[in-house]
Amino acid sequence: MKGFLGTGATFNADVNLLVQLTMGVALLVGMFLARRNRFTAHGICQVTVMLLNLAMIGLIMWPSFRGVIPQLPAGLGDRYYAVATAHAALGIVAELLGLYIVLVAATNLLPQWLRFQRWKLWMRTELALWWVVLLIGLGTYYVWYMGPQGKGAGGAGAPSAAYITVKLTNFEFTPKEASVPVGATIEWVNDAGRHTVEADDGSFQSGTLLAGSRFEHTFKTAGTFGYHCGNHGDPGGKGMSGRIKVTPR
Ligand SMILES: [Cu+2]
Repeated sequence: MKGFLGTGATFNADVNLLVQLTMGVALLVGMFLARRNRFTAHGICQVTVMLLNLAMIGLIMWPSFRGVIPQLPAGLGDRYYAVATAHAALGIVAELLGLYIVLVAATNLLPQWLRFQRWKLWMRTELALWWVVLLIGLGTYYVWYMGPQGKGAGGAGAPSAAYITVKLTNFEFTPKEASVPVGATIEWVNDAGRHTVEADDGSFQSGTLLAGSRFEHTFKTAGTFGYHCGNHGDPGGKGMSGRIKVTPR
């Protein structure tokens, strides 16, 4: 389902963005409550944010990050995967530390040796960390949905359609790079010459294409797939070659 912020993001991503910003502000409000010695209201506020965020992780963030995991660690050189991975890793730390603080502050469940004394230091650390994660989350939203590689961009690399046509001529693929969501089909149409379309990793192979013939392949997993013409190119982007970036939904 399409988002409502007009950025090209999904509905879920837009909901998550607004909820995350609201929660970030709520934590700051909670901090001021503590400063005014309103500790019960402070506790309710911060605990609510912590639990609501668990729900957002389970319902929205984890399902969309799952598609990134098969790309690791190789994909870390790519901004698209790197920013999401940094957000996920630090986010897990922030959420766990938050839950730990809640356990210590609001319950007697933990034994004495697991409890900390320096309240303010821990809570300030957590608040700062949370905001760092939130900012990296905003960066992830930007890269995924608004930046030059993002789904919302209108350039040749934007996966705006679930069906993209790549033309073969002498001796190149146009566009050379395309970005599509998982499940999209790429159609290669040979305008001139004798060519092939071969995945660098061997996952698809067209056989010889004469002028006027076509070949298609549906990408079912996320990742970056290099391909080349068997007659005029080689794996690794040499000669007549191209690249399809398949992004998680
Ligand atoms: Cu060729």
